[in-house]
Amino acid sequence: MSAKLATNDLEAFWMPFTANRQYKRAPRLVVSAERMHFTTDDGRKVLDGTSGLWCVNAGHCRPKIVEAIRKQVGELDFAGTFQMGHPRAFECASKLVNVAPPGFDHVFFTNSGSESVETALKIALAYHRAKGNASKMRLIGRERGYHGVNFGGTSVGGIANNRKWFGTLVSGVDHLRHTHDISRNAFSRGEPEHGAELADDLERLVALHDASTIAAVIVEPVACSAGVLIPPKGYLKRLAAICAKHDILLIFDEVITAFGRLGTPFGADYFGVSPDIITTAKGITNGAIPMGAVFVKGKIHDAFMGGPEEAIDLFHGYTYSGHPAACAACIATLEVYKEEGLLTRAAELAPYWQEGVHSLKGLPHVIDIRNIGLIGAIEFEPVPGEPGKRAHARFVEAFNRGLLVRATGDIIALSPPLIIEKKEIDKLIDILSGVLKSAN
Ligand code: PXG
Repeated sequence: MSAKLATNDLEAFWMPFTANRQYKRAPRLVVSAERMHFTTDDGRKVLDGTSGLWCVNAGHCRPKIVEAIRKQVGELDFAGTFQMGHPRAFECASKLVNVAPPGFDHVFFTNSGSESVETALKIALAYHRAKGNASKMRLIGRERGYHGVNFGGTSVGGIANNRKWFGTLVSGVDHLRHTHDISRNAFSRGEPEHGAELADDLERLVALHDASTIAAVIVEPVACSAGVLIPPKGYLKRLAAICAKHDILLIFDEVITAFGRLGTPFGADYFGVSPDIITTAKGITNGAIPMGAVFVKGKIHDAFMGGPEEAIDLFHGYTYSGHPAACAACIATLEVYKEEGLLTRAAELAPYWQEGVHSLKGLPHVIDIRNIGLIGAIEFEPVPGEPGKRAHARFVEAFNRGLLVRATGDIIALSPPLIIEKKEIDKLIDILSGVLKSAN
């Protein structure tokens, strides 16, 4: 039957994280993009307030990246990296290590954030086993955390809707309390004042399970998908200290915060915390080609190198780990980031951005506004009994008025490309303010 569908029929594509029936009644379609804007199928320009899905950090269709991909697929379309290699993968890994925080000297390639998370969790378990601590098997996530959609990431994730449909998930997982507290921290600028003590929740889990059973803690430095939950001042440092005390690996899931989003190359740089493993994806290729990478410190990598030289050291990998086109895209992306100073540009723009975002205070139903780097979030009081409705209505209206934002729960998240100019920030805030004033 499906062969009879017209190519412009919307039915066949079961869209991810989408209200498919509602969307297909009133679709939003984009057909091209350049720098800060999408163009819709009816020819309207839409300002990209979300860098696609937090990935297009240098703006859309950057010629250098597009050309690098074109050239690479014409020259070497595919070569595996199991007991084989191609030069781009090694070049790419070396260049990535050069922008990573100190000590992260090895990279494992994946194809998405979800795969980076699975990879990191498996490396953490295998690391302890390799060190002779095989009882360290538990994984700790955090309420409201998002770590992609595979089984490990769903298990350590803390968003009920993403979990409840899928059975009992991976066993031996527990969760820290989340850090979002509007009662104490509403309308914070940057890191909120209150809540560093929430890191001590890890001591509660250590008391419950014993450190000898805990392999790793995974957190997003800023929990973006659940609505931009910014860590309280001192929280991440305290969490890192507790992890170190109990020989628990700390994994920073930087799928969003890596590659300049906060105004530093990585979130670990921003917060002055050095985790053991960092997961990345998205901005690694500016969104142009799927790719992810897990960064590990020497002590982790070296723990796998003790066996016979001819033995495989890590029984893990993907067909497309280090795909030539992805590596070429990543190398070109890093060049664009460097040439244009994009890994630190958010720091320059952050004060202007902060003023713009907080100027929306006082508009109808706004109960909190928060920001960090080039990220902003506006939280609305939910319509009683209809969670998410308010933010979704504003997202649709903003798109109709020429601005793409992201709605999650009753929160609108903003994360424009790092090339945004001040006048475009003004425009973004202007459109959004019109939407917020008119919506009920
Ligand atoms: N970890 C984190 C911290 C993420 O933000 C993933 C893992 C999974 O990455 P992949 O590439 O497998 O999707 C993510 C992805 C949103 C939104 O609007 C966020 C993500 C994906 C799609 C939408 O907040 N984050």
